[in-house]
Amino acid sequence: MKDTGFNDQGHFCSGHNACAGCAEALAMRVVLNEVGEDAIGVVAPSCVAIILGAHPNNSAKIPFIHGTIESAAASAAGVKQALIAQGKNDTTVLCFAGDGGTYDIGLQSLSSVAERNEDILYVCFDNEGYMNTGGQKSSSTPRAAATGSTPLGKTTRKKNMVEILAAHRIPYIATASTSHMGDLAEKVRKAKAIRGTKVLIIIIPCLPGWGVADDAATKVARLAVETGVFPLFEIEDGVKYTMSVGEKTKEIGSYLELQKRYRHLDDEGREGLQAEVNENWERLAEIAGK
Ligand SMILES: Cc1ncc(C[n+]2csc(CCOP(=O)(O)OP(=O)(O)O)c2C)c(N)n1
Ligand code: SF4
Ligand SMILES: [Mg+2]
Repeated sequence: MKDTGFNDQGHFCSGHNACAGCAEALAMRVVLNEVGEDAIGVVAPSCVAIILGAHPNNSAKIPFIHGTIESAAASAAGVKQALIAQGKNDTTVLCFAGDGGTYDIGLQSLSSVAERNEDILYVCFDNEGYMNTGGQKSSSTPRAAATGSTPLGKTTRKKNMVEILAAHRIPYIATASTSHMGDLAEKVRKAKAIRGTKVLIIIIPCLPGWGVADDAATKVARLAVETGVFPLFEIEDGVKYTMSVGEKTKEIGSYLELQKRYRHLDDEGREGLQAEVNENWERLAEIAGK
């Protein structure tokens, strides 16, 4: 995997509203800079909407429409259709949403957009919970993680959103992390060049939501990749899987110990999570033909 950095054109401004040290602001910076000036966004209620801010203080250089969580993807598809009607076929339409907006509340609208293969780039900032409303669990929250609504740890596994999307046979799906910035930038460039529905899911360690130190978001994001908790890969046309990082090199303990949401776990709990990660990894590696 090439780590080529990204093309910073100043499309994400300073003075934004993210918590200091938030990886989401960095992810937004990479995505907005790679997408460029000829773009319009729709954003669902989420941390990303807070970080973008309200007019006239918005932190993006391109216009964003603040939609509802349920309909953000459909709104983005509507914007694209309006642009096509005006002959502006090349303008990129973005949809930004959190995991609650993607895995839960906006799933039906994203599914319809994917089924129609609408030409939008949908970016899910996956911080594994409803974070701007106080840190409740979403269906993206992993097993055992403590949240505001699962204080003893979630009892079910993280929903496999990537496979749900793959079943729609859309042209491009990828997972990404700010710890692998060149890879993220490359995936945005690739998605931008494809016509149809493209979805990027970016792992975002949330400082207050995960109980991560202010200076540790990128370290935790890197460990999510290196332990295989959040594998980086691409899926083309719903069937062609390519691993972006082909090996997992660390045990899960190094990842868990940097987060307060797992501090209640005993050895048995940690071993259970390691077994789940191993099983998911082997299954993915087999599909990807590694
Ligand atoms: C239908 C609906 N239900 C609830 C809300 C309140 N709400 C606003 S943002 C949000 C959390 C969304 O979580 P997520 O999409 O994961 O974004 P995050 O805040 O974690 O970035 C909720 C529940 C809403 N706006 N609309
Ligand atoms: S609550 Fe979490 S995801 Fe939201 S801005 Fe703060 S650190 Fe970032
Ligand atoms: Mg979230």
